Amino acid sequence: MSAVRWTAAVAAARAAGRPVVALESSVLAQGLPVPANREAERRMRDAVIAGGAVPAVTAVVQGVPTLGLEGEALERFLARDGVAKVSARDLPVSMAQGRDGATTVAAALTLAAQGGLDVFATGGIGGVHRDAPFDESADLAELARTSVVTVCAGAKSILDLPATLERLETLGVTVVGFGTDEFPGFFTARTGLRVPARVDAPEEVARILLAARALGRPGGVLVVQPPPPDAALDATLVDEAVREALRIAAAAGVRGPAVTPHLLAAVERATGGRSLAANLALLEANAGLAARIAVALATAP
Ligand code: PSU
Ligand code: MN
Repeated sequence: MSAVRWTAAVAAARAAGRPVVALESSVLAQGLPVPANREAERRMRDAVIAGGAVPAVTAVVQGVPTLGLEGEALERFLARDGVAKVSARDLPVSMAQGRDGATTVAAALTLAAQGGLDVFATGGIGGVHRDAPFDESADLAELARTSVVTVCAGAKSILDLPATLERLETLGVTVVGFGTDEFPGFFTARTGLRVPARVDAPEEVARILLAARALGRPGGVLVVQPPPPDAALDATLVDEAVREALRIAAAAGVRGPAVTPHLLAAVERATGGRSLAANLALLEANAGLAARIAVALATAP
């Protein structure tokens, strides 16, 4: 028996063979500030529905791995009331201790796969952090061993993007640009880093996942798309904001899982909130594309 619990809406969708898109909850409970996190949840959910699929926010709810965070539990996550950031390694502990846990990309992928879901959307994946001490997100290892399509706007600009792409290559993660030849920079459309392949239609992504499965490969497909043009930020602005954020984090001695939320908050302050608007817009766009891919998979020959 699966350890995962589905909400009624997600269970009904699965039973009817309708496409479902998994979403993460760490972006809601740690990544975005209150009340923008509520807007993010609503816009992602609406975008998935508009794209023809059913949304399932992943989370550990009082120890139960859940697909479809809603109601009172969702309110606790949005209020960040005693909700821990949970990566893949932390899942068994939150379960055994009966706690609330907001899932990172790594943990969300684990729950999505466990629930038989094929497609997952997020803002940006974790990756290799800049400078010492060594810090590489567990998202990369999980992308390499979970047969799920992940849609994102690249890795966060706070990271070392060339190193992150190199690690994805080493780990054997299939990376495709959706409508782009470049690895996007999350807030920015362009980084000058090329992706190994480009696709322009959801059906192509579906065929790539099915090909990976036909080979028995354990990993999924990482689909990167640039942020919507009207929301994208200027690269110089982002660069300066990130450098400032890194200085603050180093001075404050921030380490481990606290690094990512700390840097995201500092970038938001340094860009006067413009990074927040971009973040919401790209989360919505990624959720919409994920829905179209899930629909393509549900109808794939
Ligand atoms: N990107 C964002 N906001 C976020 C995250 C990424 O714009 O909140 C979260 C995701 O949940 C991602 C996690 O999986 O940060 C990575 O954290 P770490 O670097 O500690 O693995
Ligand atoms: Mn880390």
